[in-house]
Amino acid sequence: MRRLIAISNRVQVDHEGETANRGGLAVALAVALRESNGIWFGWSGELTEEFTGQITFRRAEGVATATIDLEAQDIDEYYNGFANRTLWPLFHYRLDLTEIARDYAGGYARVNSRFADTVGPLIETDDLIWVHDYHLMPLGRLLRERGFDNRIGFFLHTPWPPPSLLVSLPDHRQLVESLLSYDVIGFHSYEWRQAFMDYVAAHLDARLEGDRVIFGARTSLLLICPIGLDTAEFCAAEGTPAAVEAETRLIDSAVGKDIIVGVDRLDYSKGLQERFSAYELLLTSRPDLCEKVFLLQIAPPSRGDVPSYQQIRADLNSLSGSINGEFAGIDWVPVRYVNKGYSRDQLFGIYRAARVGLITPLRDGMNLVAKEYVAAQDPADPGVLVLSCFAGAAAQLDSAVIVNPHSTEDMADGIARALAMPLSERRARHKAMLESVETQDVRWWSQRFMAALIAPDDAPEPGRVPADAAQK
Ligand code: GDG
Repeated sequence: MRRLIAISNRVQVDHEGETANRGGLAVALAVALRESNGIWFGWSGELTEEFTGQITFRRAEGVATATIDLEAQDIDEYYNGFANRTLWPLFHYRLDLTEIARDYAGGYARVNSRFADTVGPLIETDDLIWVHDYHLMPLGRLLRERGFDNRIGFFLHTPWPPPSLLVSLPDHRQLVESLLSYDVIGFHSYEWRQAFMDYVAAHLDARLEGDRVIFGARTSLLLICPIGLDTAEFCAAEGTPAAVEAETRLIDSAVGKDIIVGVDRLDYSKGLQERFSAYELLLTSRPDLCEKVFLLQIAPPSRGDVPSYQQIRADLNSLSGSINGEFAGIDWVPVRYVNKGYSRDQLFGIYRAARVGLITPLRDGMNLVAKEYVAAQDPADPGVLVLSCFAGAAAQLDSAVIVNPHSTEDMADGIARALAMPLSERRARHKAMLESVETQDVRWWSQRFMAALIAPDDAPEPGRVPADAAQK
């Protein structure tokens, strides 16, 4: 089996007490690496006075990691700057929050070169290289410039924005052209891939042939490859003391009320303000539901150095406070808003206790929480997933109650419908979604991507991607 070198911005593996904030990528990559005996390369999350390129090798939970430390200026310009203030908002359709600065672009180029220079000596001729996410788009081109002829793939975990938004980025053409150094470019959904193709057709001197882009001497395969859960591992939480305790405590504290749950990094793309407003509208328009339900919103803080994230935190504090101030009684608090993380076992119990999973991002590449909610339900008496039509997950989980996260009325109706849904309908919807979560899991995802990377000519044509994965 050929060795995999996975490269992502951050390398995050489980160390006792550090798991609460692990992102979806960390969960997914660990599985792919363990199975291929690969190396995971990236930033340690640590700062160094002066960049040395020194690599720290470790092994945790069967995953070999190789990490480098970055300088404060790198973090400011590359991570907090170009990645989180420029690309993240732009790729989530938030031009209003997109900050353009030459320093950020310079830091992005510098750190990508530092990645290429330091990972280079680890790469052997036969290695497969898999680069992840928007932080590292130019890395493939930089490796090619350094003479690496390996098969190199790239996977985008976020949406790809429409061309009309992307052109707001200075040097957009150069950025997209650099992606065409990869042999395979993976997207979660048909929609994100189509937006990429639209850009190529409108702005590049490249040829589109089916699902390939031919640019100079290179051909890149554009692969739809929706990420899945490590479903078996996640479901192994069932019956564990932590899961049972979390479920029991939550149900006991609910004293017969229906629980609506949301779990999201504190991020404006997740539509939390809009969700709270929809819940407020539900309580206003359906007074009969007051004291019969509550919303548990778990939102561990993220990217706290970026002002727009400080703003959303302040907004949500005020919104949850005002809903509770308006509606709460001596023995009922309508919103339990929690800014901390829980272990994965506890999350399983929390999802399972909830009658409704409310996942309403404004834009989301995929959204693994939606899949986790489905996986954690009791098939005999499942809860109902209320899901944004703008999450990549909606293409696969189309038996959810699909709502428009920009319409508080639509979301409020969706929650009410979910709360009233009869058992037979809940079971039928859950069964269809569970099948997708179980069959298109993280192994399916990584095997599909790796197979395309090894032999792109055997990659399934779009029509042969399972219909639920390909169409939105
Ligand atoms: C990006 C894309 C795409 C959350 N709170 C806790 C906790 N989490 C875990 C969830 C889930 C993960 O974090 C979040 O994954 P998402 O997919 O929902 O979102 P992003 O972090 O934005 O991830 C996204 C993903 O990459 C993968 O491609 O789906 O669209 O934006 O697994 O459970 N985990 C623990 N405690 C928490 O309190 N342990």
